[in-house]
Amino acid sequence: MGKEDKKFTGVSTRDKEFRAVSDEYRIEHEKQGVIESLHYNVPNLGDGTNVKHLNVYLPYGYDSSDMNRKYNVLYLMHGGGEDENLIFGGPGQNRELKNILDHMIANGDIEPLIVVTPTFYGVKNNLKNDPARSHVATIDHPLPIVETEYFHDELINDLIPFVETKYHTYAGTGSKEDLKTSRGHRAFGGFSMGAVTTWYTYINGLDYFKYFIPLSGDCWALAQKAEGRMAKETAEYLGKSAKNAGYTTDDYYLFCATGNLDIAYPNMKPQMDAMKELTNSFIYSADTKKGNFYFIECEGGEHNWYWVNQFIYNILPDLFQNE
Ligand code: FER
Repeated sequence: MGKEDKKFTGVSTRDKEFRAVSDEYRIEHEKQGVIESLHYNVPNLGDGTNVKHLNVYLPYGYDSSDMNRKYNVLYLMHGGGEDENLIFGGPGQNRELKNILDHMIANGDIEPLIVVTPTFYGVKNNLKNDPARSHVATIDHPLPIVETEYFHDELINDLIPFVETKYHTYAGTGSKEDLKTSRGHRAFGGFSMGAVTTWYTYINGLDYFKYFIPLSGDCWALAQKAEGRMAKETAEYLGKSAKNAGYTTDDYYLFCATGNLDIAYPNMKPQMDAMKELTNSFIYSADTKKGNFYFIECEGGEHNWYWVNQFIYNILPDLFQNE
């Protein structure tokens, strides 16, 4: 196929349908993946190092001696006040999302993948002296605003090369060049402040990720806690971020979700509506062959992981499809 043969023809604007996770998927499967707990070092502002912890889900059948097999990687970020253990606990634990993943893989709903759960806390940043932030309307707030905004730097420079050269992934040597080449095998998603992190990762990390999953949180790049006031400007900023980085609509995917009872809904909904209007950057469709963006508006959904795990369940089969 030539470059003129656009994938996105005959666009279908249908919504992504929400399907509830069955009770069976919430209990332990006999074919279980494993959780590994790792740490890595990152520089801190005091010229020292911070030790950062994370958990890694390796799917059932992962074999460290099998050099021929490679796995896609999903990074999942927790919300404000949570940590790297929130999603998977640690080795030997079978929390809800792990059971769901084990079932989905065993039943062939998705290909086996690696899931990494880091934390944005402890990130290196220097908010006051960063000229790159002069356009942002800042507020004084106890939320981990700075952490979410700066995490992409540590993610790209430290975390991805560390994790993806340790396991069998598409990252090759872990060099910037190899990470760019393998961007189609990498996704980033998160809940609440983790969604805020996801939008920043999209803005700053499109070269390294093709799939983004912001769950129950809007983009704070132009104004923190914007509450929908800057929806149109934010949509345009997000569109320009991709264009300026040289990407067209079939080079990136945004799979978004929240519930209509979620506290983030009034913030996220206007941004989603504004993005839908911006059809030269965001083509709305539940069909990943026809569009690069959808928004699950889940009836009854609230701001917690009971709903988030179900959003992830619904979105997982759409990842890494166009490789
Ligand atoms: C939102 C994004 C993040 C939002 C809330 C958050 C209310 C985070 C809240 C918290 O961690 O307390 O759009 O809407």
